Formats: sequence, C-alpha cells, structure tokens
Amino acid sequence: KAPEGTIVIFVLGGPGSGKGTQCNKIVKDFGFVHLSAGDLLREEQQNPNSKDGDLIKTYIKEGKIVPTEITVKLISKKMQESKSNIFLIDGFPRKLDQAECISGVTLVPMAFQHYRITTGADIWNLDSEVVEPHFILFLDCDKEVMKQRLLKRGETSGRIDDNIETIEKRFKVFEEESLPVIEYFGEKEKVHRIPCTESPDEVYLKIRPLLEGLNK
Ligand code: UP5
Ligand code: MG
Repeated sequence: KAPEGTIVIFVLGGPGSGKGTQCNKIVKDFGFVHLSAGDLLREEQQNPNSKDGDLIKTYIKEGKIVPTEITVKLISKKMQESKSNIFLIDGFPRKLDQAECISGVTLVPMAFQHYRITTGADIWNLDSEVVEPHFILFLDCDKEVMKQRLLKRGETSGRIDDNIETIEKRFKVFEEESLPVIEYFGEKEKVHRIPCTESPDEVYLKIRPLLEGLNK
C-alpha cells in the first residue's frame, strides 16, 4: 500500500552499482514511480524533435554530467505528468550544486499534486510547502565489481557508455563529483548506505525494510 503524502527518494550509487535493478524491485512491491535521470536523457537523446539530442549524446559518451537544466526539465515534466506522489529518482542529483539546489528547496508541490523542480533562487518567491527528499539510498559497490557488471552488460546493452574507456571516465566523475553529494546528504543524516556486491535479491533484502518503514 502506498504511504500517505509525497515521498521522494533519491537512489544514488556508482555506475553499475544496481540503481535501476533495485528501483525495479521497489516499484514492484511499493508502486513508486521510477524516474531514472539517465534513462530520461537517453530517451531525449533519441527524440528527433529535441534540440538537446546531440549535446546529450556527447556528454554521455564522455561520461560527463549533462547541464542541470536539461535533466531537471525532464524529471520535472515526468513528475508533473504523473498521477502518483511517490517518486524514486535514480541517478540524480549527481553533483554538489545539483544537490544543493534540489535538497529541501527544489521539490515544490503545486496545487493538485503537481510538482516543479527549480534550480534557481526564484523558488523563494513561491508560496508553497517545501518537500525534502525523504532519504537517500546509497548503493555502495566495489569498483571492480561495477566494472565487470558494466562490461558484461556492454556486450548486449547498446549503451554508448558501456565500454572500458567511458566506464573509466564515469568512475572518475562519480568519485570526484557525485561522491560529495552523498557526503552532503550524509551530514543531513539522510543516507542509508547499502553494500551491494551480493546478488540483486540479497541487496534488496536490505532495502525493503526501509521502504516498509515508511508506512509506519
Ligand atoms: N546488476 C545489478 N545489480 C547486480 C547485482 N547485485 N549482482 C550482479 N549483477 C547486478 O545494473 C548494471 C548491471 O549490473 C546490469 O547488467 C544488472 O543486471 C547488473 P543497473 O541496475 O543498470 O545499475 P545502475 O546503477 O543503474 O547502472 P547505470 O549504468 O545505469 O549507472 P550510471 O549511473 O552510470 O548511468 P545513468 O544511466 O544513471 O547515467 C548515464 C550517463 O547519463 C551519465 O554518465 C551522465 O553522462 C548522464 N547523466 C547526467 O548527465 N545527469 C544525470 O542526472 C544522470 C545521468
Ligand atoms: Mg541505471
């Protein structure tokens, strides 16, 4: 049963840590709407009408973080279109300025359960209640394990970033830019660190009680 009220959970972790895999399990059991920033960017990249397609492709190929306003627009559109009010946001925020702008000040419930994510100071002018991310699931995985998973997936995924050169770049960006986001939320005592080198089911056994706890 879905918990009452708006709940936003960020699912963060290195490339190949299992964010998508675990989110799918959570969706099945708890009915969250799963918004993977990477999936939304890939979808936009393939949309022939998008003006950002080429730029997104270049960034993903290089393992770099796409400019915030593009990603935020995609996430926020999906939230607005959704009839749900419980969201798993997978792979975002990915760098400190994204975290600072989104945490506590940027997820704004509008009338009739519509949502908007803003990235600027204009938020302070909005006469609305602010929603904090409920908590952060940090999938903490050994780098070598992640590398093997991604190389294996690369045999069939068709993802332009599942090759050894880009994988190394993604690791570097994760360590330099995304780990500070986890520290940032850690200081706010919002992070649940989930070791995730075991099988998907075993990892999920550690996650599920946290979601069940939301109903209490
Ligand atoms: N697998 C999963 N769990 C396993 C387990 N416990 N045991 C054994 N195998 C396991 O899993 C990866 C692979 O491992 C799969 O084959 C799975 O079966 C297996 P997955 O669940 O897909 O892991 P995930 O963490 O989701 O890996 P992903 O590759 O999606 O993570 P990234 O963070 O690298 O990718 P994302 O799609 O989020 O981003 C891609 C790029 O988009 C970024 O590099 C960046 O360029 C761009 N981007 C932005 O610019 N901004 C954003 O906000 C988001 C993305
Ligand atoms: Mg993913």
